[in-house]
Amino acid sequence: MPEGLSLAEIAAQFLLDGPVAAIDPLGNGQVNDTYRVRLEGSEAPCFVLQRLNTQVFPQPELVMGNLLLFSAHVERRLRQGFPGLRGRRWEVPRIVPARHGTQSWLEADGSFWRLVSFVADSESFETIGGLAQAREVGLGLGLFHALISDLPVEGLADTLVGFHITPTYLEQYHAVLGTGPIRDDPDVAFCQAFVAEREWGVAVLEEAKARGDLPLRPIHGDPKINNMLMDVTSGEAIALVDLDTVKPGLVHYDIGDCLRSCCNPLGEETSDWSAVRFDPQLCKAILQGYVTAAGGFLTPNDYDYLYAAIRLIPFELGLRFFCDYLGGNPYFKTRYPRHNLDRALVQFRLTASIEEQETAIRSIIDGLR
Ligand code: GN1
Ligand code: MG
Repeated sequence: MPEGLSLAEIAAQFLLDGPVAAIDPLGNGQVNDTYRVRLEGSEAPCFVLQRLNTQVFPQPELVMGNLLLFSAHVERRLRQGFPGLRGRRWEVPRIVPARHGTQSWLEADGSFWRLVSFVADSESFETIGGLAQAREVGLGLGLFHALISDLPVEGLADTLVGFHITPTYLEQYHAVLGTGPIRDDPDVAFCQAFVAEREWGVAVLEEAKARGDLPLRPIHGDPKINNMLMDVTSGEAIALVDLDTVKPGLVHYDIGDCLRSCCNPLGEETSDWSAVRFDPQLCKAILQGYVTAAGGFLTPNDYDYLYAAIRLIPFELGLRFFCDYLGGNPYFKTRYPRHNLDRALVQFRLTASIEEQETAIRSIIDGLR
């Protein structure tokens, strides 16, 4: 709970349609603070109020700029009748302006707040509910990419420099390792050895990008399962929210991130890390859904690097969690001292499970072409 103004006072800085009835924490984001806002006379939440973490996003106005460009583009395509939707529902959260005319509100202490509409009749999940839902999630990510595949990346700012650049995370890790105390902990030793054995492969996507094999495209950046909204009645994917990290990138970052989140049935917060497994059937359903919507713009090179992305992104997240743990948890919110170490173990175990099933995963990818 932020100090200073109350949440209701902060919400009142925006152009609401009526008085606030309730404000409650929403989701369990690890970077920003997020709340749902219900107005009087409404049964359901009406808005999502968010305080951007300006340690992570040092130029929040650029985040808003990307969001505005993105929303205008997608809304225009939806108005024109996007053929890929085939009559399905697809929603983009609407930005609610602040009373004084800007798109966000800056508190006296520098906190950066913004408000967007809540997508009505939607729900999200922490773990995937089966193959049909997996296919929907893949289709949702594919639709999201397809809708912005013609949005020029040159117009989008790099709001989070180094995001998903695995070699940069490895450099940061080595820097932290070099300065921190020596820890006599078998889990730390395991993670260090795990990283050391995989340093060779961290640049695979960046090198493909530098060679021009993979193009920069607009991406979501964080399409984990709980950011995909599903229609409460039909179960169809209807929106991908949490749009802070929309910026130029590789669709491979998104595909890898979606799969590392959705194909881990125990979820990324499980305490039973040794039981974590990557489910290839869920992976197949997600990728089939994805290419249904995105197949039109994918190139042969894109397919060639899918396995590399599926393996790399969970490794990268494990490295990010481990590095954060070693450095005293400056980035991800934690609930207990070893939280980021436990999260790292989950992602590393998931990476190992992917490596063990490389042949099966590659044959799933071959079946998509
Ligand atoms: C962070 O804040 P949240 O939970 O939406 C992180 C993602 C990670 C995710 C892991 C900007 O997302 O990259 O995959 O935690 N976002 C940022 O749960 O670093
Ligand atoms: Mg996020």
